[in-house]
Amino acid sequence: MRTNMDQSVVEQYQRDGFVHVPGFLSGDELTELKSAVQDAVAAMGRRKVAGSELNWESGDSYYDRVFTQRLNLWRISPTVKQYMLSPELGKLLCRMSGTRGMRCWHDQALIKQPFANPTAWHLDNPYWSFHSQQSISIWIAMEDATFHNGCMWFIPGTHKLARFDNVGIGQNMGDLFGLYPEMAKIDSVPVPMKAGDCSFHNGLTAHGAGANMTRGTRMAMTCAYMPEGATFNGNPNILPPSYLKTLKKGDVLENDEWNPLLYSEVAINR
Ligand SMILES: O=C(O)CCC(=O)C(=O)O
Ligand SMILES: [Fe+2]
Repeated sequence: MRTNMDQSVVEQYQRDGFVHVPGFLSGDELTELKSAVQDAVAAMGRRKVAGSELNWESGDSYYDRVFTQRLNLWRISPTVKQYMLSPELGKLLCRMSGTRGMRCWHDQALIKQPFANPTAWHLDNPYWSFHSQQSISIWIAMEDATFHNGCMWFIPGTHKLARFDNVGIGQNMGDLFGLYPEMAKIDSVPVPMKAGDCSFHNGLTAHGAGANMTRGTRMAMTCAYMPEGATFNGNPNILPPSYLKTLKKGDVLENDEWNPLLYSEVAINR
C-alpha cells in the first residue's frame, strides 16, 4: 500500500475534496485483498452487515441493483482488516483530513453487477451517526473502473459547500442538486481507474457513479473513516441496537469493537 504521499496529493485532496492515487496497491496486494473480499462477500450471503442480524438484502429493489453492498468485512476477514484498518493508512488519513486520530466507520464492498443501475449523486457523511467536515473515505478499484462499467465521478470543491442535509441514493441521478443548486454550477470530474488504483474523498464531497453497461462486474473495496472525538448525532445508521441503547446525542463514539482506532497522535504521544 502506497501510504507515502507527496504533499501535492494532500493539497489536492484538501482543495478538491477528492484525489485519485494511481498504483495504490501492488499487483500482489491487489490479488490478496481481492480474494479476501470475494471470500468475505461469499461468506455473508444476503446479509448486508457482518456481525449484525439487521439489514438483509431482498435483492429486488432499485438500490439492490445499484450495487451489491456488503459492510464491515473487516470483522470477518483478517486480511481485509489488515489493509483497511492499517495504522500507516490511518496516519495518511489524518494527514489528508487534518485530524489527530482516525477510527473506522465502516468498510464496504461495492460490486456493480452486470447492467447495474447508476449510483445517484450524493454526500456520504449525512447518512452516518456523526457529523464531521473531516470524514474521509478510500475507494479502491479491485477491477478496472471505466466509463463503461460505472467509474466514480466527483464535483470538485463541493465539500466546502455542503451542509449535513442529504438525499437518498434514489432513482433520480440529480436529486442532490435540488438541495444544493450551487453544486450544479461546477463541472463534474470522472475518475476511471486501473485495478489497484484508489481515490480518497471527503464525506461531504458530491459524488456518484455511472451505470454498468457491460456484462462484467465493477468491484470496489471502500472504507469510511471517522475522526477521533466525533460525537453521536442521533442517527442510528448501522450501529447495532445493543450499542445504540447506551448512546445519547453528544456522546463520543469510541467503541473499539465497532469503530476501532487506526491511528492516533494522542495515543502515540502518551
Ligand atoms: O461505488 C459506487 O458506485 C459508489 C461509491 C460511494 O458512493 C462511496 O464510496 O462513497
Ligand atoms: Fe458515497
